[in-house]
Amino acid sequence: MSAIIEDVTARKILNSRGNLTIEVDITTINGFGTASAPSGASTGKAEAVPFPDGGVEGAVRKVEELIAPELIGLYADEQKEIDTLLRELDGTENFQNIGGNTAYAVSLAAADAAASSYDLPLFQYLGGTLACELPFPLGNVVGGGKHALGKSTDIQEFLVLPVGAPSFSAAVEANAMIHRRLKILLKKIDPGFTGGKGDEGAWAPNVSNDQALEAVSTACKEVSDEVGFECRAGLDVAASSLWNPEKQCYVYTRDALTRDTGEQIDYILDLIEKYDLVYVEDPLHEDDFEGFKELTQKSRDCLICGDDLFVTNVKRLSQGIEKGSGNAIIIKMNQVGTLTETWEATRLAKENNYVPVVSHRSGETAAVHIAHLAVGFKAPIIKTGVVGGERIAKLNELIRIEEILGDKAQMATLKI
Ligand code: 2PG
Ligand code: MG
Repeated sequence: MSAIIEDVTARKILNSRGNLTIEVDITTINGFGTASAPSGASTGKAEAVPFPDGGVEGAVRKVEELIAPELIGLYADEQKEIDTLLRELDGTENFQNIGGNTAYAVSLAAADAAASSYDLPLFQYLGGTLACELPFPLGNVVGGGKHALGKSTDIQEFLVLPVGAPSFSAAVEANAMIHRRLKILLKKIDPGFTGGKGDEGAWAPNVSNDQALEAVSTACKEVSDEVGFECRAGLDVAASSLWNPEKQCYVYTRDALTRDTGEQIDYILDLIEKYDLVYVEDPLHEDDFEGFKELTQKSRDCLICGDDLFVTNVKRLSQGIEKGSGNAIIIKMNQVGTLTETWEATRLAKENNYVPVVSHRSGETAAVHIAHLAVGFKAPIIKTGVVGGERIAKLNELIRIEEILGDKAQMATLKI
């Protein structure tokens, strides 16, 4: 079998928001791989720059003219070599020249092609034969912020995590039940609710942050009783989107109030306590390592997760580990660009008892690679929505992986 790269091509395709993105195909002597890049709406400022000058067309040109000639003849399974080459061809820390999304598509298409060359599913190629654990699906059920318009919630995402699920299939069914139940509950609070959804398929009603959380918590309890295992609520506050640096406070437009850092920490602690939250992402803005530290120390039985804070970046995560800021990290490969660096951030997190949460972006394609990354990297949680074709594609792939694993499949261990 040979994983020698014979051809590399790139094209423009559409993502779930109808925006253009890049897709890359890599053909080896014995296989074929493809990958397309997602994109964020609430992006961290330390993320890789998504596209080079010239946008998606510029990215396609970079692949055709600069990257493809260098890749042809290399082995697709030499991941580190390929990723180092991408770094060298770019020459900047944030992939300004070739674009983080270009790096993403090439780096992941190489892994996909290597897996295909060895006739292995991607998760087994990445994680080996002992990669048998399914992640718990963290699903976005109600939301607003930068993922919706109008009078939706300030808090970006109200999430559910079926912590007691005996299998992945049972877990996704519970999340879908909670999503459906919420349609009814939200209609009671907001009679004008028409079933509108945000970018990730979460309901976007005209309700306050607390009303939304009340409804999600009720839906979790009702569905937990019905399915016979526990489902708990969580949040992605995406607090960088609320932070006003001049006034040094978080602005809650929908609730018509502001909170300084101390008040924000108290507010989040109250929510954790009152609603038994299992997970809070970006409760504070992206440079507030101190605030994250305080919240992590004061909260109990809850994951405090950094997304914009860490941006899948080893340097930023190391800073957090040193201080004790957070106890979980969002893993979004396009924040950093290459598969090698994504794995390095995941490994560092695990070594330091930070829970890695492999995540989608708000703008997605129907590609399923992150399902494989979650299993291959042995991440105990995957955050990838509840409904919508591009979200369901990942969930259904995990159902198939559970089936492939058969008797060996088991749910990951959740340390909260
Ligand atoms: C987030 C993500 C995904 P975006 O903030 O966690 O839910 O949103 O891709 O817009 O950054
Ligand atoms: Mg986030």
